Amino acid sequence: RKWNMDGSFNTSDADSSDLDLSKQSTPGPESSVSLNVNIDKNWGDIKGEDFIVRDLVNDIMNDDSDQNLQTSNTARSSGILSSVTSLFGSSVTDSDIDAALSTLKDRLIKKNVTSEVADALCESVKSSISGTSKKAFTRSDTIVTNAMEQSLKKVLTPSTSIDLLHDIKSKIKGGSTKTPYVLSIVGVNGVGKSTSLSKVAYWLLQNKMKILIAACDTFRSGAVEQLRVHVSSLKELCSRDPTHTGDIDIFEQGYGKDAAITARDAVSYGAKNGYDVVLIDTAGRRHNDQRLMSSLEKFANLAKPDKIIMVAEALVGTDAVQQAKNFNNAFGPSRNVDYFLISKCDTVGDMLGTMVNMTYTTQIPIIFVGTGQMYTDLRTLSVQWAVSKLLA
Ligand SMILES: Nc1nc2c(ncn2[C@@H]2O[C@H](COP(=O)(O)OP(=O)(O)OP(=O)(O)O)[C@@H](O)[C@H]2O)c(=O)[nH]1
Ligand SMILES: [Mg+2]
Repeated sequence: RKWNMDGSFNTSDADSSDLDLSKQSTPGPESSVSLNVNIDKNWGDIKGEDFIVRDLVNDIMNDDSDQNLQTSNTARSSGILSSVTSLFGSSVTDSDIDAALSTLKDRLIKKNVTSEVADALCESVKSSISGTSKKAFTRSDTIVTNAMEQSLKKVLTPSTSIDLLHDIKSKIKGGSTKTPYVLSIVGVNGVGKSTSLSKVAYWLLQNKMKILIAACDTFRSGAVEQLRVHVSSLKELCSRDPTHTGDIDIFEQGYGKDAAITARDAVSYGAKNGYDVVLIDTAGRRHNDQRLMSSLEKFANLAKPDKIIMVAEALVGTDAVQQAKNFNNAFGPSRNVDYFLISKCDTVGDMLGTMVNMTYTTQIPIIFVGTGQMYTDLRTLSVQWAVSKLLA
């Protein structure tokens, strides 16, 4: 990516050939991998036969606001929306609602929810409670806040299953001919695709799966070597605890090849050699670069991924929404991005607003969040927790 002097991201639709660094000299693999081979043993729990990643919690998130859930709950019960004072009305009036909503809207915007999305949420809250009768002793602001809580929950709660482990297990257990579960990771340059892919691999290794990493970033110099280092680090981690982990290998065909073909070959190699999951790394591409984006449709047709995960940085603000839309469209009419993985949540404060914008606009659920540079820096998002933070 190119950054302007003012720190903004250059989204001009220039020729992407300047980003093709594969002809330049290849950097040493060590320089492209900064993941720490240390692990955090508290990153997940064993439930039955499954290893489940823990939810994101306050101490991982680099939160600038000094409010926490405690204050949010106290604030709500003591009614910090003091502009609304009516206590005993028989029904909630429009002016009560407007006053409470305007405070909530400001709060959401402070958390990086865009004003369009905040407006839409307020509208839905308004229509859901307008004219409803109010129980005695219930404050209007409480009614409005509760309704907003429900709306946010609805936005953040996936409408489809995000039980990836269950999905993988049902595919690899079912059927007489074993075909691997195929996951591919896409996203713009440098968002953390290869790192996140390695974290997902480490999680699947805890679930004793046999993983094939397909090096399908055949474009950026050093990308294949970077994955090799990840795979050997992950192998090393597994060798420390061989009875409780799976196995991992890399499939690579070097640079310059059509990534869709390498991906297809990796999947058939995975099928022939008894792999449970093929994890496909792809080249970073600018979401407004037509040439690079259009190759994704062929990629999806040849690799036939069971799920496509788009990695987006928590940092990018409103650009993340456009990235999500463009990636979602790039796979053609019959295929979409299935999940978001929001990376670098440890580096920013209020990233939850970005998550609301993305899920509201695309209806694509968040499967994981990345919280650092270790393989164990992967978490799931608790909707209840996220909503409390957003309204704090
Ligand atoms: N702090 C932090 N850094 C991260 C996280 N995820 C990735 N990174 C770092 O982000 C940088 C880029 O990560 P990569 O995985 O190489 O990103 P990529 O999307 O594969 O990059 P390209 O293949 O060049 O498009 C690396 O220095 C990673 O260590 C995260 O959750 N938190
Ligand atoms: Mg990469």
